Amino acid sequence: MINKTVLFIKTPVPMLKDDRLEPDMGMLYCASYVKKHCNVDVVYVDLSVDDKSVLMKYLDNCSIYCFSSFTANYHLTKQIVEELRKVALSDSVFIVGGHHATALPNEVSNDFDYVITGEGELAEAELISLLIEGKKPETKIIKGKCIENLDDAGWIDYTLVDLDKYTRKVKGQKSISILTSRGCPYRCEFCNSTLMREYKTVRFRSAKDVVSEILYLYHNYNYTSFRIQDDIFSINRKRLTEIANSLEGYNFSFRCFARVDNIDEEILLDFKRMGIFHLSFGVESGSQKILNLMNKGTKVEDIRHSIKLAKEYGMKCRVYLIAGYPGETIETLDETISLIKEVKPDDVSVYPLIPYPGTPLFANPSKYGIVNIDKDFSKYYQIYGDKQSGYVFETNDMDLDKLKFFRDYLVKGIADVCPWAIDDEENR
Ligand code: B12
Ligand code: SF4
Repeated sequence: MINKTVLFIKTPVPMLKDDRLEPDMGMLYCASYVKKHCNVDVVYVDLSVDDKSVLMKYLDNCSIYCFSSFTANYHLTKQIVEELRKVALSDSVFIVGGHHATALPNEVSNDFDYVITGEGELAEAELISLLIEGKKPETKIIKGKCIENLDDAGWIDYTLVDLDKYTRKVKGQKSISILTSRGCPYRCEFCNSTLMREYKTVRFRSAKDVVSEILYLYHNYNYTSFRIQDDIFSINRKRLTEIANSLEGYNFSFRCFARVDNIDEEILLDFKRMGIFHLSFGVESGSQKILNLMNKGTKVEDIRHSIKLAKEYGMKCRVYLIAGYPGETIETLDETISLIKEVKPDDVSVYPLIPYPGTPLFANPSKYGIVNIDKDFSKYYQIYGDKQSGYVFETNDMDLDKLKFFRDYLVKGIADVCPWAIDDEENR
């Protein structure tokens, strides 16, 4: 008989500078939804902050184990599952979802009993309800259904987590992450936000639901600083203004991601009113040729304009750059270096290109001139704790040494202009 405790286990990421930043929101959304809608006990164990031995106390009462999969530490998830299978009850079921499983469901299904691709909440609740009734779904790979109205996703149930164990900071204050929309309308070829690509549109929670959650986190947990994890928070302007209207006067601090062609004075005024003071821009490159190859959809002029304007409005500007996109040369890197010297962001992260599973680059490498992709996914880190990176692909005119050289060249070229984002202890 299937036991009624469902365990959600977060795999640690020891290669990062700090893997205690925050609990895994994707898992927690699923865990909270299952707790609310299925007749089961739910436990979230985060092996970034808890010792593996914690798991032992649940083994006798649990027969459903759930994992999230990320490409770079999938090998560690697999190890934990292998160890658990040896000691878990014999009828135990192992379920996986998340980015890596969505990108490579067939491969991952060798290691798990069920794979849920895409958005997890609805499919996982259905699967668990079936399992506890003693039934079995027909297929191992289950396509996640999308929650049309995101207000129905519910909020994360933070009684599942000990928030004191986490270290994320915004403006030097202990902060918590929130998610107000899902998906992105753009299609940058390197981007691994592929998960939501299978759903038609970007979906937004209502301003009312977002504001209520922020005030709940303020009143019940004392949070005054927040990191908004949306791909592009300001894309729905009407909603942004509604949120800013409701939050003006609270003196909260927010960070969010922004797109260089989605910044203007009205947006910046709304940002300021609600307390957004820190913007992370995916600039990627200062070469129009490379931006076009990436299908980024932005212009170098947008980068100049938006960072200048954002700085005038007192925003701290963080910039993410990619080195070694197929087609990169010393000349295109020099263009990026001179742009960064001109716009002087507050800090920067420089990643080599990594063709993550799920991206067009991984699916169709020859289209991009990629002749070799290293499938050892444990190297798929854009940045390790020591600021080094993984180098995992080659083109006809760029081998691994040259890719590394390109990344180092860019890092050196901008070193005297702005510091590393990873060193900002106030905004982690
Ligand atoms: C916050 C964040 C982080 C945080 C915290 C990550 C965490 N969750 O613990 C930190 C800073 C630690 C981090 C680190 C890294 N990250 Co990160 N991160 C994000 C970000 C911005 C938001 C994640 C999030 O909360 N999303 C919101 C939730 C609701 O969505 P979700 O996680 O996808 O969950 C849904 C489904 O996936 C599914 N699901 C998820 N888990 C499960 C489990 C089960 C059982 C089921 C059924 C379903 C399910 O259901 C969920 C709800 O619908 C995403 C970008 C993005 N748009 O998602 C990148 C992203 C996840 N990160 C990415 C990368 C590359 C990294 C790093 C490798 C970067 C580096 N340093 O080199 C590291 C290492 C990650 C690792 N585990 O190995 C990639 C993922 C690549 C991949 N295929 O694994 C993303 C997509 C960014 C991108 N566009 O490339 N990251
Ligand atoms: S890089 Fe940013 S803008 Fe491009 S597809 Fe990904 S989330 Fe969207």
